[in-house]
Amino acid sequence: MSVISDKDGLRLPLEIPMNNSKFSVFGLLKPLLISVIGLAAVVGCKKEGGAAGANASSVTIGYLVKQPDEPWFQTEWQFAQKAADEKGAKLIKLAVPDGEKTLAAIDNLAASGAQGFVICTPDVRLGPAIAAKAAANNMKLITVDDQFLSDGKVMADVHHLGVAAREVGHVSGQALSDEMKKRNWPADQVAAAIVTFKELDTARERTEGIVEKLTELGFPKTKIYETAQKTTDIPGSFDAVNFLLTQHPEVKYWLVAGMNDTATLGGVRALEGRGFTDKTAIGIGINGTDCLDELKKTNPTPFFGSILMEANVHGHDTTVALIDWISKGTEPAKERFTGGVLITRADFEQKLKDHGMWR
Ligand code: FCA
Repeated sequence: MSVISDKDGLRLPLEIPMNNSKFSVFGLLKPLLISVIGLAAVVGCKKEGGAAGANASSVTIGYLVKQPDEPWFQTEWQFAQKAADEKGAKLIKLAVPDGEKTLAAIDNLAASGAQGFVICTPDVRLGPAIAAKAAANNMKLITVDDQFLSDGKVMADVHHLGVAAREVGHVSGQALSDEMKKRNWPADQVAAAIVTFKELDTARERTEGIVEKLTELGFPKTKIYETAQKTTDIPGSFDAVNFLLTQHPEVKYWLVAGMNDTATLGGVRALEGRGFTDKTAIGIGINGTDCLDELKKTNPTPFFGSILMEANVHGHDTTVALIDWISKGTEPAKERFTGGVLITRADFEQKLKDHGMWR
């Protein structure tokens, strides 16, 4: 398994293990390292016994995402396109907001002659249906970000590139605690609103990680209030936090976090609606791609920062891996997980530039 996770010891910030040496994705800025990182996707891979497919130039693949409105997925698409262009392959980008559209999209891809696809599914429970449809159409498949479930269990036979969710949650919890301690708020007047979406494993593990780290750093568990978002968008997290604020008028200072930037942004909007400001609330997102307008605002809001993850690597490396699998018969690593680093108003522009993700 090529993994950046607790099993190997936490290797954040953003590194890719490769033959005992570590490559920082800062190198994505450099053309030379782009190819090195492309290679990293296939390190530890084995050649399949059977005949390999055609040249990369005759390869067509799909890249299907559940929420194309999220800049996270737009960034993945952007770097997937770059990778496909470098390889001379054809990339078809499709939005799949629900199960029906997902299954129809796979049929359409097959009809277009696509030999495989990368997918972030709108519902992980669709895993068996999607995998069956891919197999029926003789298409190769790599999941990105959200891992398929079958009867509640991860489909470990499907190749996956995702995030080391619990570790990323720890980075968020650490940032919340560090920033809170700087402020010297009266401890008995502070609480944490954690926006949860437990239906999705990567979301559940991230918020569990936040809570774990906060409590490890001395934040009282009794003051950590979880609140579930019904939908993974700003209205969903706004409603979840608004409900909590109604229940806890006694709290004078809030920490707010969730599984991604959108979860935290909705919470921040709800806090602002109740008169909280950057002086009385601290919000930390995850993704680092969907909060840039917020961080660019002239006047600071309670949205303090985010954990920047590797949307660029996810888009680029899944695409390279899939094209190579189809054209050369090189099977990618079964599982790979990436990490994240804190960005704030003070340094987000530089850090995104360093990671080749500034637009
Ligand atoms: C999930 C979330 C996205 C992003 C991705 C890595 O799919 O919905 O916002 O965090 O994981």
